[in-house]
Amino acid sequence: MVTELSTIERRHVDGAGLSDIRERLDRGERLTFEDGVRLFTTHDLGALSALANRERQRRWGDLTFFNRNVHVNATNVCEASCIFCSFSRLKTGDAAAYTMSLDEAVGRVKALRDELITEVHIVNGLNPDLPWEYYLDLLRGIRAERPDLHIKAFTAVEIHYFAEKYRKSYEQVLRELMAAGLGSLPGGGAEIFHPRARKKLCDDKVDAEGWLEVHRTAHELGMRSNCTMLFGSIETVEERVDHLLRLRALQDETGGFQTFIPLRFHHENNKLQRLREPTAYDSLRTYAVSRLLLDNIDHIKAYWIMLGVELAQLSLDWGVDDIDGTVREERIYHMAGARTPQTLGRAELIQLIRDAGRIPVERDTLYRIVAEA
Ligand code: V47
Repeated sequence: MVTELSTIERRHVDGAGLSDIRERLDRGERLTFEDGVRLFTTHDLGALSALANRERQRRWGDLTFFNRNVHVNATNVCEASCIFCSFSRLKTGDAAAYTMSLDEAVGRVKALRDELITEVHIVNGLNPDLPWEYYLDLLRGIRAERPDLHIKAFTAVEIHYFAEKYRKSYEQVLRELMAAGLGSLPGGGAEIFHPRARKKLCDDKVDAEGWLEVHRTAHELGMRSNCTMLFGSIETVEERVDHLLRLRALQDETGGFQTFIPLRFHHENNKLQRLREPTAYDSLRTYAVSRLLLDNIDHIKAYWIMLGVELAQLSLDWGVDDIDGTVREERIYHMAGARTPQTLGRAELIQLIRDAGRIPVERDTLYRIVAEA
């Protein structure tokens, strides 16, 4: 396994004016806010790939993770009015608003009775019309149907909403959900933490401190979780770096994050339609900088549904070691203009990873190895 830069790569990095950052990485030193800004503004993608790939190789060599999962979005009715969202509808009864009955939502999992999946991923809108029992029964129903599945469900935004709406503490909400079958939290809803951008993007949902406090509480209760950043809409480079460093600081405290997932802004059917979407160039740069700044988070995930299959494959050279899973049915990104398929089979994920010269490893949600393919 190669974990040192070649002479050519070193010259490349130094030619990009990044020799001091390379030397600090060589010594195992932590990068600073200013380093993050410089990395986000370099135009030398090759230098970023050399540095980020070295960090990836040090951790995982060529191993590249994926899982077999299914997504369920039980309702898109949502009180929040995030301007980048194409999935939500404000009220029950609005055009294209939907709420699945419990039978219907559990039925999505039931239908896969004979499939070798290991995870169900559930994210919903903030629906004012549902009782607390709906969420508990949803978890219980899935657990009764498939006790072998790991249930990764409800973003920190949803947990905060449950706490306010049903008058419980974060701890109470999480304990009750865990007793009903919750296994871990997905990383959504983080968007951009900085108050300037957050106010524009999603003024009426939980703030950065609340999002981080939900994850802190989950980690203290022994749960693992993921974290994300919505990049390429109206945020500045400084706000991206600020976001990454806030995640790094919480990870120093708790160690509970497993994976960081940069989420590329999609502009169809939402209020930010006038904005250009981030380029492939910016996406690769964001993966690389994330790998370099988040020195205490094990995995960087390229969610292929959101990024596109080809770019997800390329990202494996820019610090990424995970491409998410089979997914099966996706709404959030397809309603925002994603052109990716709804699902990729296990064999296709394996081929995609092999074609990039890497070694596919099927994992479960907690990164235990299911099979080396
Ligand atoms: O919270 C919504 C983002 C997230 C748009 O934890 C958008 O393993 C870009 O968090 N353009 C949901 N982004 C997806 C998510 C996720 C996905 C896969 C794996 C995991 C995990 C988490 O998608 C939302 C929001 O941040 N989002 N709309 C949009 N137009």
